[in-house]
Amino acid sequence: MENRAQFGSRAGFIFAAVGSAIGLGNIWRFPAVAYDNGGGAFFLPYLFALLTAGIPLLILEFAIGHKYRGSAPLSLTRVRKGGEWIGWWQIGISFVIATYYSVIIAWALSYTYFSFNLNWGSDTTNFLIADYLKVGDTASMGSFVPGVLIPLILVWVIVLGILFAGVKKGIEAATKIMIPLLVVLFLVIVIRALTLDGAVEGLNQFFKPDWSTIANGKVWVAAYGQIFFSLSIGFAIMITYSSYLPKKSDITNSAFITGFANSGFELLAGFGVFAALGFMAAQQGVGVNEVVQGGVLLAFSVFPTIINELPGFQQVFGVLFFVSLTLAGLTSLISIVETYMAGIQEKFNVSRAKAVTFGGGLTAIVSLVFATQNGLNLLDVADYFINQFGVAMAGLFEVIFIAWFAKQLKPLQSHADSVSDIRLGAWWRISLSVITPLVLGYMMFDNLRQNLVGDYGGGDYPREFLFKYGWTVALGAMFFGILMSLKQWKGHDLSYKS
Ligand code: MET
Repeated sequence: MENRAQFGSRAGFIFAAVGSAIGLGNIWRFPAVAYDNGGGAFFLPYLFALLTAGIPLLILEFAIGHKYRGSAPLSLTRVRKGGEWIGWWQIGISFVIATYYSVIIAWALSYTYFSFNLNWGSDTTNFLIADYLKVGDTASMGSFVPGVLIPLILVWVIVLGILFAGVKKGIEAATKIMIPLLVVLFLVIVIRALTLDGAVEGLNQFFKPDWSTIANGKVWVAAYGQIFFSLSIGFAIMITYSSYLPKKSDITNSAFITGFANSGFELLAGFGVFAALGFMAAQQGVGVNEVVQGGVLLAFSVFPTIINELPGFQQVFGVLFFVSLTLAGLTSLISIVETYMAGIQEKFNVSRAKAVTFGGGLTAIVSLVFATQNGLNLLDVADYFINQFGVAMAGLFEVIFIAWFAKQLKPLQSHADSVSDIRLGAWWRISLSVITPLVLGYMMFDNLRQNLVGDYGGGDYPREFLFKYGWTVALGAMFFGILMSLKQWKGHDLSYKS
């Protein structure tokens, strides 16, 4: 029997899994994605994706990790020969995401510091783009931006330090503190936001359903994309974490807790963000639709503006908001880097310390490219392509491999049922073997077609730039998966023993 690291308890595992799921995606992605895709009407595709793909896949990944007790590539090899490359592909995707995700956390750290003096002034967009990020054109990298570089190094020291300490003393101990703290801080922000003038109008705008969008395929792509990214499924994380579960731990119930905690937090963020936007719109005497932003600008330009306009305690709320972003981001970054800490240890038969030094060190070094003047553009393109042609696509391949090639849904269902309170029914198998492959398969096909017909960014980025940092990066992760699977495992038993 292999001596595998373990979480100290099931609660420790749930904290870690929830910590992975709740991340930047919940706070800055969800509210804008929901608003852009039909507001209240978006909840229909969102719930459909959650119940037929999100939670079923989470249960599947928990069952795989728990049963086969290995990193994603090792577990998938044990499921059936030929599955390994999908595991490494997912790890490749995780590596890419880690390189830029860490940089956004670094920005959040800087902005925590800026909050003390409201350094961003009144023109917050200009401050972000010109003063802080010093954005250049796409033609050259420009030079390093020290204001990003320094917090980025700090992020890596924290994350690699936690990973170095191991599963129980590092990951579990850290998330058990960080997640409750995050929830408390975030609740304070949301309650404040809900009591601001104009909050109700913001919420009205958020929930107002626009049913005309519901038949549009793009809305469904957005719902599935959000669920996959937000629940951390399809990129090796949940398989890795569940491989550290004690043998007799409930799987299905844990997946429901994780899924609902994540969506609950997402909804909370939606309330908070739109209440705050309603306040900002009222202050400026404009419609809420004129102030809605997503992603980078929402967190680092709109929020600073809202903070400026608060009737009191501006600095306090600034710190609360950016510390929340930092905490949410850190617990997710830890989980994504752990995927290859596990893979490296097993494939090359090396210690955790070596895996953290080399694998973690390499990620930290590559992440430095996003600390250059071109960082924002690179980040935008890499994030778009790795999400569109990475995360959900690798999830699709995983489901097809398990359900259709390895025909392992029934055995995995028995495994989950043998340790869980909740029994899985036919809905679980039908969701994974029929509904998800059909919907996701069609989406991928249509999405690929649309991206080949029209360029991402509608001409904002030169074609060569998209090719180099978008397509190559996304396909590179897949190529990396195939390449890694050609190499022999050093001293690991590839067969499954119950
Ligand atoms: N689930 C995370 C989020 O919502 C992303 C994956 S882990 C980096 O931000």
